Amino acid sequence: MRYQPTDNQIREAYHLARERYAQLGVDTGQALETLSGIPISLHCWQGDDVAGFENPEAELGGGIAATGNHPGKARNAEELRRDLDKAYSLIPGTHRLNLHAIYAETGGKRVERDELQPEHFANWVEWARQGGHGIDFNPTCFSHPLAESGFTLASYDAGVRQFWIDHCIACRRIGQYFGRELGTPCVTNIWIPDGFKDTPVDRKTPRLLLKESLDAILAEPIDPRHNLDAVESKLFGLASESYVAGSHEFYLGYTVARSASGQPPVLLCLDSGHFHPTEVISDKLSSVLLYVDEVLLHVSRGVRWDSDHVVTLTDELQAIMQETVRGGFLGRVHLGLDFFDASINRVAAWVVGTRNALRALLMALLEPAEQLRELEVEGDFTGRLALLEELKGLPFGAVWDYYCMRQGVPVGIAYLDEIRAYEAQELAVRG
Ligand code: RNT
Ligand code: ZN
Repeated sequence: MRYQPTDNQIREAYHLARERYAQLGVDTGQALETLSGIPISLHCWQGDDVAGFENPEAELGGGIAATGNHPGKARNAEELRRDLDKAYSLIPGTHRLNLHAIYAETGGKRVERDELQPEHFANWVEWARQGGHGIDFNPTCFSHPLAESGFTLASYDAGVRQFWIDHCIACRRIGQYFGRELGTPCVTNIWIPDGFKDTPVDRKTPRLLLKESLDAILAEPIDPRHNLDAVESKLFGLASESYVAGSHEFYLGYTVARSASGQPPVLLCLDSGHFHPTEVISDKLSSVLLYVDEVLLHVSRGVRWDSDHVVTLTDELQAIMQETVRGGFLGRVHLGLDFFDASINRVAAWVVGTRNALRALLMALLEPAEQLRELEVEGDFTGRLALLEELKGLPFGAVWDYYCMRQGVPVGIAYLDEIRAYEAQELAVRG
């Protein structure tokens, strides 16, 4: 049998930890209070390898890939919601759901993506209301015959462009519906795969077309209390190694220009797997947030050519959360996850990745921020280094365990027992 601490042990360890942090001027109770109010948007697509319900036989396109064949993938909306419920029950706090347009429920009827309506997402809204989840949304500009050329909003074909413009417009209205129904703004994030495998001769025109398409999509004003728009950049994908129209500079420029022109702001989405391997998004936040109002994060983990490994407690994950907290950006940074691993239990992937994001957030909230800053401003870099390293050994785990206990979710790796039981009862019987 696995060792599990008793409630009393968890409490005692927490009380000692609380004292230890208090000596540094850190209030653990305050940190936990703040943490409990921060939602993470869980991406539905980890549950079924980005398949969706439109045509589950369709190949995953857009230069992204889910590899592995662990049994138990969700085959329909009921199964996906059940799996999500399981994951949420093992994660402390109340969190959001990030949906993609291909998760529409059309009752067996073929509905083209440019004709999707709020009613096709009514079951999701009902379910979200019951669980207290806000919903975020994404147009699906891939895995579709009209995306096979590798181009959508930046296509040279005006008909193709219009189809995807109309799809994105439909998605904003669905986002508005989510926001209005659930009383919390939906972030509708546009990501397109458009790019070239080999060196293009014209890098300019697709970007010009993309800008025009975005302007057309965003022309209709929508109340920001219901829907917020975001755009997501990428450096390269499979089969778009040489050029991607929607690059970081492109969208940074686009979002800054929008804000500067007095038009409704558009959020910049930074995906941690979408940059050069040694380039990090943590260092971008303080620059970007000088010029754009809000940011959406796709917290992910790049490994060599793949941008979507399960989030682990890396230095960069900690740096992302530190920058968000230290900069006072919690109100302007929307935290979402984006990874898909089909080689392990998919519910576990959600739980491990989300718990790690929260753990990193908690570590950031437990920093003696003022003291660290003072050392830096005074030029005491020796003291800064020593204190930063000291913090890594503080009893953060005791605070986390206590938080999980108080939130009524399994403490420590006990969540794995529940996932194993769920796998045996539910996932193993799926075809
Ligand atoms: C792809 C982007 C995008 C997708 C999802 C499925 O590289 O990161 O966010 O992962 O839309
Ligand atoms: Zn992403």
